[in-house]
Amino acid sequence: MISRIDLRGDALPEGAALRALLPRAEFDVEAALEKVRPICEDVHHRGTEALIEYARKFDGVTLERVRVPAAALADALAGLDPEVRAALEESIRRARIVHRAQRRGEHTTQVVPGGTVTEKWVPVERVGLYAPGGRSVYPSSVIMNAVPAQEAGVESIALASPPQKEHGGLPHPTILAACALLGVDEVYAVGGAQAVAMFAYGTEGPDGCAPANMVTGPGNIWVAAAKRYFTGRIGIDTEAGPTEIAVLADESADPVHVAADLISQAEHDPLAAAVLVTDSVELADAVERELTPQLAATKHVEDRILPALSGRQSAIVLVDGVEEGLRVVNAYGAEHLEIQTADAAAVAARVRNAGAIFVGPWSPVSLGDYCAGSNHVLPTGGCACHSSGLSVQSFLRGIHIVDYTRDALAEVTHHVVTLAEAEDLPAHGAAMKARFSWKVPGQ
Ligand code: HSO
Ligand code: ZN
Repeated sequence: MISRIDLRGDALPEGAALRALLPRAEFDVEAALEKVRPICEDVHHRGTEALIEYARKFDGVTLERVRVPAAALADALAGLDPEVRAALEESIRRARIVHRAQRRGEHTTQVVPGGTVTEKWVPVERVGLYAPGGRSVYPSSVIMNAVPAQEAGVESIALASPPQKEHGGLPHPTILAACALLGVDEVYAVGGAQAVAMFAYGTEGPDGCAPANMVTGPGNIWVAAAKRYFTGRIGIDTEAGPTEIAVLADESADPVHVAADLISQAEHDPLAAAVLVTDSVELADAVERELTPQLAATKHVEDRILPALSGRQSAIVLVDGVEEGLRVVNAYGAEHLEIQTADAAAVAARVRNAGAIFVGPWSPVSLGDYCAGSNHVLPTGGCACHSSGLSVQSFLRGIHIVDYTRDALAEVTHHVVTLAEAEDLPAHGAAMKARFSWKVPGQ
């Protein structure tokens, strides 16, 4: 059901050559871009009218307006199962603790006497959050997007989520209830690429949506393609591809836990990746044996878990030792990486590339998905080698404030003039000299 890649024996190759031996899902955002471009431009030109038309075409609902009325949010909260409400509130509480601690203060550095550079952190003014519908109705993802934006101090936060036929053209009620719990009251029943376009361009009229500076939130390939289309014009989080779990485990790991955790992320998507890296053939065999009874006891087997585990993106990778295992997981750069080895904290400290690391037997990815306090919007597809998961920092811009006195400027003028001349930019040097009694060349 899950293939094996045996990297034992020979010396492991480095970098890209090692990465090429490891499994990964195909996620061709570029191909989707062609289909998404006309939709985005249509929203640009026809605004709400286009959004209503796409709701009819893609979501099968006839909407009169796309803005969700306040009463619908209140109704969704009133109808929320009290246990789900308590769990969402606990998830929000823990996420706030972690994200509040990420806030950065202003910092002034005295470079020379009389010369300072202050770095101040300013929140993005307006953010559009996206929450998928269909197969992935995740109120937890609303929390993971809204909490860091709120803790960063973003003033204006709007959310879009696809209209659902079975809910009278409104987004899913648990998404609306999560918005109500978080105090996000500007919500649109708009899905897919058209939602990203609505936030990027803004729409006019009584039902209009003001343009946002940034769009974050998971979505399908169309949402990812729309984010790529607007890259450079608005801020985005990293493009979310299918979810991934890698587990680095040795013989001390419990195969029941490892199998359960691999299945847990495979449950998201037939393209989800589950990768076990181990130096223990006994553990590999035991995990494989364990998959069968666990699959018999769960849902989503035929449509998601089996295709995910048996797909080319998932594998058990056999290595000579934990040392080699570390090289493999660092080359892979998983969205989620569990360390289930002896001395797990020491092994985890040596991981360089992962979206989030889960240490030891009592920190499964499911905890991080909901209630660890950490964020579950994480880089996929190897992007963990250069990008971070969502945090307060994602919604802040650092601005340098340069403040020099006359004396401090005079003291460094000759260096600036020299560098300007070396770059054949004499007007740069002249802007320095103009402040003193130096003669500007050619005048
Ligand atoms: N594991 C997913 C997030 C999620 N899990 C939402 C459950 N609900 C990607 O990090
Ligand atoms: Zn998950």
